Formats: sequence, structure tokens, C-alpha cells
Amino acid sequence: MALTEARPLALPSGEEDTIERPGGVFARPTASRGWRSWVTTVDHKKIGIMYGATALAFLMIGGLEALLIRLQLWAPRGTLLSADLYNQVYTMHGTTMVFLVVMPIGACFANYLMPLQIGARDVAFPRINAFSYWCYLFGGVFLNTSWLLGGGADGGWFNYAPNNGVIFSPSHGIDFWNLGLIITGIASLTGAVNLIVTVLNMRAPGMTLMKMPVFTWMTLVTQFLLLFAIPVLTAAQVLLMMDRLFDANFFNVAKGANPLLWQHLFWVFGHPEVYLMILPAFGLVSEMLPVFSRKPIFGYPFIVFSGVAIGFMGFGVWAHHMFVSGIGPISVTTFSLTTMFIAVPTGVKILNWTATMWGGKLRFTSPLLFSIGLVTMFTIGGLSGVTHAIAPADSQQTDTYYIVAHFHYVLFGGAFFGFVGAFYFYWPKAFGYMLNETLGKTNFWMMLLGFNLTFAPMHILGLQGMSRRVYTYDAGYGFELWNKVATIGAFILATSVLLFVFNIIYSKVKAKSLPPVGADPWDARTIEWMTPSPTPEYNYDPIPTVTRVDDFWYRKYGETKDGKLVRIAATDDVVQQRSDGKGIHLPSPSYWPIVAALGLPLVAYGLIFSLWLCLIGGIITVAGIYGWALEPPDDPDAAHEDHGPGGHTSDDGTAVEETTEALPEAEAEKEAETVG
Ligand code: HEM
Ligand SMILES: [Cu+2]
Repeated sequence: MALTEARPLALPSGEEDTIERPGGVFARPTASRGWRSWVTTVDHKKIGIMYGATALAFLMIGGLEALLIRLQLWAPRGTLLSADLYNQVYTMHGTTMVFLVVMPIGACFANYLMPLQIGARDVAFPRINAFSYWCYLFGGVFLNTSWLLGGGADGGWFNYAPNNGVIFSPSHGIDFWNLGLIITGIASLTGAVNLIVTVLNMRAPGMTLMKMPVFTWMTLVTQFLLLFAIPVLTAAQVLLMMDRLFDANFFNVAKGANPLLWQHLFWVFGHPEVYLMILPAFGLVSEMLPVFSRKPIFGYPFIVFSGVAIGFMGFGVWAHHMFVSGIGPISVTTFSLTTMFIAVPTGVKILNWTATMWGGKLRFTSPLLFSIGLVTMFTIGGLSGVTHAIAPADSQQTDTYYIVAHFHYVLFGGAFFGFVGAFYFYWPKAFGYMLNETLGKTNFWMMLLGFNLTFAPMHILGLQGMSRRVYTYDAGYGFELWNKVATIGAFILATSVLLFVFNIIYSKVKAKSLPPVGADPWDARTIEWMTPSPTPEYNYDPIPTVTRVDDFWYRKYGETKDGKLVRIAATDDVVQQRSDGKGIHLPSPSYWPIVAALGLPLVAYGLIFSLWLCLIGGIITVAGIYGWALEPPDDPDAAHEDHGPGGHTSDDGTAVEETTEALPEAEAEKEAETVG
């Protein structure tokens, strides 16, 4: 299928972006343009890919730390890590996995997919979007440079006061944790505003809120969670920074401070945090299950509003992390009840997913297997979660390996399984080739086995009384066997993650000898599958007009009176052909977002080592913001079509309207009515 030549938009190198392949000349996938196009990009797709690649890199670091923990606990009285180093390793493991891996993978899919799902050309503020990504990268690198500059944070990923103060933690590890997460917090907050404005303002004609794909809904809920949760953490971190670097006493018990303040602030952020990690994966599974069951999602409104309910209720359960912190029986009872309630909307989702598969024509592809992995493993994690809601039981379980098992079942078994499935599902859309399915299925079964061997025994260890965060244990408590099993499991799990990376490399090499996949390799349901693969820079030409949920599906299939599915159009007649994108307005690449972000880690190093650095960092960031403010949003030198204030001009200067698809007959009439 020969496609017309791509439109070389703003290529700093001016290089031709086409490539020879069996079957014709094809547009060079956006992903492979020169390094400057990555450093200056404001394209939501590229930024999504950068989030994903960076998160996978941090996963390697967090995974290595996890293996060190498991090696240390292989046998009683392990000597691989000292007590202090062990504290640093699990703190950095937890922090890395939560803030630098799982959250950013959510951002990867939100950035790449959501604008496509709503039929937009990009997000509302493309340069802010780039700035968010660079803040995430620089914040994460800054945090990890602590390993080279005195050692990592050692107070656990929730870093309780007063242990997080200079009296008990004199090294700078916690300052790196604190300031690094303030910088990544800026990434989350600016990202949240950007994506909320995009979902609410940039949907394709006809796409009302209740016609949005479920993933876009979960993205919207997640961004609101970020918007309200991150500032609470940042406020606590600023107080801690004042205590550690400027001798304030916000958490200094000797000066009358209440150490529970930190716990309340951390968990008012921390519990919504676990939902903003899982909801994107829930959304992705709600996209994959209908495609591979060949059935619409069961109970669309319920699955949408159960997500919204989880978002709201997630702010009302935080003190279940403090049942043994002395908050008193009234609070314990209240938060015990609210925690039980939140199991209801979660249960609704599990029911809807199961009902979607029920009676469906299941195709056991890798995306479906990983989706089933999420549904089953998350259910196990959810059930142990309910046992924590019962305060008396929790007083036995808290701070033991039973808890460690619980959150790995919901975070790894839940979020991670969903994300890996979604990588397999959306890889052809982003890169124009499929990941190998045989390796994909092996990947799934190996990950499922390794995962359960690692974390299932931890339930037993916890109920036997093994505490978390202990760098070693004595023989004779019955902990030996299950720790060995867990460590073997961890290495199988790590191998399965490496197999995923291997599959990426192997499939990319293989793809050279294969024609690129078409727009709709999975016979999918939502409009993002109407765009060519890999997705062109302009996304759509024209912007589709949406008439219902699963709009793309119902352009291909209809239903007879007795509900039988019939094909009404060939996929090739429905999907969009790659165009030259002429006349389409796109935001221009820019260096200023990276410059503005670059000053922030310098300011942070300055706060720890020398205030001069703060000055330099501050100047760079302010210069970046000025350059950005003075830069025209669409730079004529970037060889854009010059579009006047009223709209867009094509090469010959005549104004062109934004190309949207005409509404089908019936809809046009209805639209006319409503507009009328
Ligand atoms: C790759 C496989 C993984 C293994 C083998 C693993 C293993 C462990 C172990 C053994 C601990 C307990 C350390 C202790 O309390 O002494 C731990 C803690 C933790 N893990 Fe993982 N983990 C893995 C992946 C993940 C993932 C994907 C997440 C996702 C968010 C995660 C988040 C955490 C957190 C938050 C902690 C608590 C750290 C703390 O106590 O401060 N882990 N992990
Ligand atoms: Cu919680």
C-alpha cells in the first residue's frame, strides 16, 4: 500500500522523512527523526514515547534495587547489604517505582493516546507538555544522583517525621528525595492542568463526554487526582525542606511539633496516589477487553462513574495507613468504613470486565492475556486490601510482609500487567510494527509465574510475623523457605521484564523485512485506530466527527435486528490514508521548555551544596521562561504554513477551514436541531 510522501515539517536537519520498504515508499516513522527533533519536540506523541522510554530506564534501576533486597533476604543473617545501605535501597526502590516508573508510564499513555482518542491534533499547551516531561526527567536524575553524592534517602518511600529530620537522617539523601520529588511534582501538576484542559476543550465534533473512550475518562479522573493530591505532598515537602535546610521546626517534636502532621499530609496525597497509579491501567484494560472479546464494554456508564467514584472516595480513606499511629477509635472506625466502601466501585469494575469477556469471542492475544492478568492479580490484591480495612486485623498486618505483598499485587499485578498489555496493544499504532506475539505470550506466562512466586509467599511471611524494612532475620522463625521462593521468583520476574525489552529489539529488527502494519491490526473499536500506523504528526486529516461510543467499530460493523454483527464497510474504506498534512496547523518545536526545566535541578543542588548554584539555576530557568514567552507559538522559520489570525492559509494564501468530517445524514439533522 504505497502512501503519499510525508510532509517534512520543521525538521531542524531538513532531512527527507521517507523510507524504502517492500511494497513502496513510506513515511519515516516520527520516532526516528534526529536527536534535536526529540530535544525540541512539543508533539504529544513524541513526548508520550519519551515518558515511556524514560520510565522503562528507571524500571531497570528500581528493578535492580528490588533484586538486591531479595538477595539480601535470600537467607538469615545476609551480609550483602549493611543495615544502612538496605534502608537506602528499599527507600529508593519504592520511590523510584512509584514516582519514576508507574506514574510516568501512566503519563506515557495519557500523552500519546488521549489526544488521539478525542480526535485532537495535540494537547492544549504543547510547550508546557514538553516542560513537564523535562521536569520529570531532571527530577528523577537529580534524585538518583544521591547515590553518587553521599547515598540515597533512607527513611522509606513515605519518609515519616521525625525520622526524616536532620537529627535522625543527617546525610543529604533525604534532601535529594525531597527536592527531587518537588521537581517531579511540578511535572505532574503542569501535566494535569494541560490534559484536563485538553479533554474538556479539544474533543472532536460530536464527541460529548459520554461518548469518550473509557481510557480518556480515566485519564481525566487521574489528572484531577494529581491536581488535588500533589500540592499536599509539595506543601509537606516544602515544610520538610525548611526544617532540614533552614532550621525550621515544623516536624520537630522537641519544639512542640506534632509528628502525625507529616503522616496526615503524606497520606492525604498518598492514598489518591495509589489510585492515580492504577486508574490509567484500568482505562487501558477497558480498551483492550472489548476488542479481544468482540463485544462493547459491559455497562459503559457504570465503568465510567465507578472510576469517578473511586477518584472522589480516594480522598476520604487516607488514615487507614495510620490505624496504629494513635489517631483514636473514632477516626479508626470512620476510616475503616470509608475504606470498605471504596471496595464497591472497584468491585463494579471487576464485574464489568468479567461481564465484557463473558460470552465474547475471545482472542487470546498478548494484550488480552495481560488484561486478564490485571483483573485476576488486582482482585487478589484488592481482597487483601479489604482485610486491611478491618482495623483489628490491620494492627497485626501493618508493617509486615503481608502489606508488602498487598501493594505489589495491586501495583505490579494491577498497574504493571495492564501497562505491559497496553504496550503490546498500542505498539503497532506508535511504531508501525507489531511486537512478536509468541515472545509476548511467553513474556506473559513467565511474568505471571515470577510475580506470584515473588509476592504470594510474602502473605505467609507477613502472617508469620516477618516485618518489612528489616535488613535481615534470624534462623528458626520459619522464614527461610518462603524467602528463598520469593527470591527465585524475583529473578524469574526480572527475566520476564528483560524478555519484554528483548521483544522490542527483536521485533524492531524483524520489522525491517516486513511491510508496516495497517491502521487497524487488531480490528479495534475507537477512533485512534482510524489513523495510519505509525500515527502521522498531524494525527487526523480530516478530524473525524463522532456519533457514538466505539465510533470506529460502528463504521465497520452494524447489527441486524436480532443483534447479529454484520460488516458494513471494509477497514481500508474507513481508516484514514496518510496525507501530506498541507494546511494543517501544528505547534512548533522549541528549545525553551528544556532550558526552563534545566535550571530547576541546579537550584536544588544549590540548596544542598552552594547557594551560588541556586542563582545560576534560577537565571537559567527565568531566561528559559522569557525565551519561551517571547517565542511565537508557531515559528514561521519552522517552515510552517503561515496561518493568519483568522485561521489557516494554504500555500497560495487562501484561508482554509480546519478540515472536519461532515456529520452523517441522521446526525446532521439532530445536530441542526440542537444547534438550531
Ligand atoms: C520487579 C519486581 C519487584 C520486586 C522483586 C520487589 C520487591 C520488594 C520488596 C522485597 C520490598 C520490601 C522491602 C522491605 O520492606 O524491606 C519492596 C518494597 C516496595 N516496593 Fe517493590 N518490588 C518490585 C516491584 C515493585 C513495583 C513495580 C512497585 C510499584 C510501584 C514497587 C513498589 C514498592 C514500594 C512502594 C515498596 C515499599 C518501600 C518502603 O518500604 O519504603 N515494587 N519491593
Ligand atoms: Cu491507602
